[in-house]
Amino acid sequence: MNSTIFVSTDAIRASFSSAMSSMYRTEVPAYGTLLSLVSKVNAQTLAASPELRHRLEQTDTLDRISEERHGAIRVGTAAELAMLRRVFAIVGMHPVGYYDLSEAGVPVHSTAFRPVGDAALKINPFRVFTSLLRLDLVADPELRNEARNILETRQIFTTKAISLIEKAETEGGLNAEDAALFVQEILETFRWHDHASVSIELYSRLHDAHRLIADVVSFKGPHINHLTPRTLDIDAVQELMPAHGISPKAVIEGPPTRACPILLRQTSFKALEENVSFRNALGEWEAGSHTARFGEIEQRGIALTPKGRALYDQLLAESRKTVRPAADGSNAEAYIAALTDAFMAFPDDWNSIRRQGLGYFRYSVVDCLPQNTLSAREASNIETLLAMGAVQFDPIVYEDFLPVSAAGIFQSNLGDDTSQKFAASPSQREFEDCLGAPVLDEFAHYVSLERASIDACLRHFKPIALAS
Ligand code: OOG
Ligand code: NI
Repeated sequence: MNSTIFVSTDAIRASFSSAMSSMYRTEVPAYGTLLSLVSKVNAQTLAASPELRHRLEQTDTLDRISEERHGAIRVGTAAELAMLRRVFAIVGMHPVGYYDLSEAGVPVHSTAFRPVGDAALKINPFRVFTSLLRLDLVADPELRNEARNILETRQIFTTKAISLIEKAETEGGLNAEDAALFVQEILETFRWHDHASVSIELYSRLHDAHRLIADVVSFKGPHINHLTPRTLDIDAVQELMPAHGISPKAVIEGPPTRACPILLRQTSFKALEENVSFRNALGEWEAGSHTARFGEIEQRGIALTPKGRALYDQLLAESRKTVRPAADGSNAEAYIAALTDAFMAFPDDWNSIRRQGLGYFRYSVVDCLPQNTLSAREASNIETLLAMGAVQFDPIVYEDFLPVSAAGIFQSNLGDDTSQKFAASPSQREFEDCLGAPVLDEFAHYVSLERASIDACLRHFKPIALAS
């Protein structure tokens, strides 16, 4: 008999997420400042809006907000990506979505590792946006080969981490002691290294090809490059950042300010120029610098259906045709005006969004059922139950990312001079081959959450009919 008691993947994820947060707070103190600012603004927002607090409480999602964050890393090889998939599976994070950033001039494609399903998300929604470098997009064959050789010989996981991954897989979990050790060992993979693993000469050549290539190839491992807390009012945090010594990028990525937040709005502060030592031609350490790590905040809104998403993409493209946000922020006001104007065409009340099939909702039975509960038992569809006041709906939160926003974040922290172009070449199949598994389709997932909530309501009123 196997008497081992395994720690749940949710619990390991919660301690992994909190360990990453304290490591990054020590590495990048401005992240700590951002965390306290966000928690202050969130508390104020909740105090000013009892209705918002009530809905968050009712949907069991109030507690997760202060704990909520995502991070991002960039890896160099298929083997690294595939191993990360196994690491993240142990903490209950699975690849969702495919993002092609080549179109935006960044030679990577990406997925987000995140918990899937309501229960896991409520416990801890930590996500890691993970990008794989595309050396095939590097034009110079010699540089491409040099980079490939370096990446192929590095080992980004500790020996202990690897043996714990294997143990978790063969035994089906980790006990408390192993789980704690696993978190500690895996943290090493994401730690910052202030000594580069390449010479200063190679670093500059990589850097000239693209700053991101230098960031991936020149170090011992895929340092976490930002961690992002979730705010309930991104405009307020953006405005307060300068007074706290943090200067944000000029415009918030994503949709404009709205009464009903949709998808995701994000803003970041510029990457820091940090001291890094490089070997010179004599093999001695020489002082240099590298710019990679930054801070970001985000506000999450409702997940959109393919129809809603198409409308979002169309309106965003329209506003960018009118005003393209300049990297130096010089036309920020004009851009915000164009964006706000274009988004007038997107309904801004929950019921219109719902009725027009633009967003996903979670339906639930109301606490105090109205008098006509008996007739609710006759109702066979959700619209009738809604009309009777027997069920209510809440927006389903968007848990994923947006390629145009991600590109904007990449660009702002890579420096404003980034003008390299790559041919757009989405290649989800190739990415999945490297990953060793398919990525989950985000829309299919949101549909299933909505569907399950509708079925639960119908079952509540028709327990017998549905059971048969
Ligand atoms: C990832 C940028 C994408 C987001 O929030 O969209 C991202 C990176 O810079 O590695 O994190
Ligand atoms: Ni991010």
